[in-house]
Amino acid sequence: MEIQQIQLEELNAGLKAKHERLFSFQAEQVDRVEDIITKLMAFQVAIPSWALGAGGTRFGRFSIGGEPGNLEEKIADVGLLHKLNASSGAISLHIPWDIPTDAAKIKALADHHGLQFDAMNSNTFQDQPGQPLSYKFGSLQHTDKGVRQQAIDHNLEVIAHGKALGSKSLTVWLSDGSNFPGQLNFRKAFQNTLAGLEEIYAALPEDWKIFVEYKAFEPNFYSMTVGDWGQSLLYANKLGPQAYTLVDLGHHLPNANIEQIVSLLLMEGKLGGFHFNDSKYGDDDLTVGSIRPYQLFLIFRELVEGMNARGMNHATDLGWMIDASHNIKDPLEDLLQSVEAIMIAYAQALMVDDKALDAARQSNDVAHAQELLQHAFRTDVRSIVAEARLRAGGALDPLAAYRSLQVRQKLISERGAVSKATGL
Ligand code: RM4
Ligand code: MN
Ligand code: MN
Repeated sequence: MEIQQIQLEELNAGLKAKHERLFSFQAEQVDRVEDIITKLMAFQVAIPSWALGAGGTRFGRFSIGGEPGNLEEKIADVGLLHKLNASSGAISLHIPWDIPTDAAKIKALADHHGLQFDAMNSNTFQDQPGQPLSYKFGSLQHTDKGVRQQAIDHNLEVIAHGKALGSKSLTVWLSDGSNFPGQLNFRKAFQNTLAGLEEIYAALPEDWKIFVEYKAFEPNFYSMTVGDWGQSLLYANKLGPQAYTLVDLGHHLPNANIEQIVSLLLMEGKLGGFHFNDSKYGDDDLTVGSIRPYQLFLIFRELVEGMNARGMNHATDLGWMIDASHNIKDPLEDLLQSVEAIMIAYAQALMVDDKALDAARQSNDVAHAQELLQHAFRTDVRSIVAEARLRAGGALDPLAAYRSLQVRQKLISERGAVSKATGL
């Protein structure tokens, strides 16, 4: 199914009077509101192709119904999101879950929906049917050269798929590590991994970036070979200028100060991309902003400040992606909520009075510095985000529109109740 502009216009018309009242009130409390709206309209968050169906845990999986059964249907789903929120204009593909067999056709379909291809993701954490060698004991870190070569070759294939689609980056997340003390020589595991990444790096087109994603634990529980931002940065620095660290919000040990990590990576020019999600315990992959919205705001604050300090373009100079899993909610509803949370945090971060904050810091006025941040976080900017969406042709209330247009029911009648998407 596709949503028609006229349908959104009709729904927006019913909400317009209330929106205008709220917007004129909120816009008055915020300086530079037009500048914020322009930035919000330019900001696009890529949707992960692997998160459009029902997720699961090792205990079970509950079907959602109407899940996309192939890449074309996944693109159509992201098209629906983008139509509703005008902020999901990109998709990030995972190979081999989403091999574009006819790249030209896939590209044309994405164009039709106004979508671009963000980072390509390789998968050397699962064995695929017919795969000659197993990743049970790792991929790029493996003691067997043959396994390492297989993982390198896979990444080269992913780059080739990405080239055909117009993607400009490769994200490498490795599950490599060890489960028990003694299992691994840490130094050798690092060196093997680095040597593999060097071969992949050498195959990158000139205008591409490689993102080295880290994760503290899971599926390995004693050590991870790219376990934290320090290790990722070590690889990225050794690889060269096209290599960057990717921060996935759920990949830290509890209570890590992620905003400080972001600030320092930006300072070093080594922050490349972002996977948004939220979590209470580990890699929970929950809706962005659902558990720790203040943390999300503080991260955005550092992103905005750090990117401004380097003269970076907020919309295009980093890879903005969601990485989530939807075990009990409709994935499309959840993704609409996630994108909304991102836009709210971004808008609030743009509101912060930099000069006043600098002055408060300079004079060690701790309470005022804290107030300046909390003031932005506690300002209701939802109607400003909605105004940006409206001007870009989206729905004033994307989730309500999704429900009143009965999107899921229509997808179920088109695709059936038991379809299953590839992915997490
Ligand atoms: C990992 C990591 C990667 C994602 C896989 C599916 O935990 O977050 O980014 O590609 O999950
Ligand atoms: Mn991730
Ligand atoms: Mn993850």
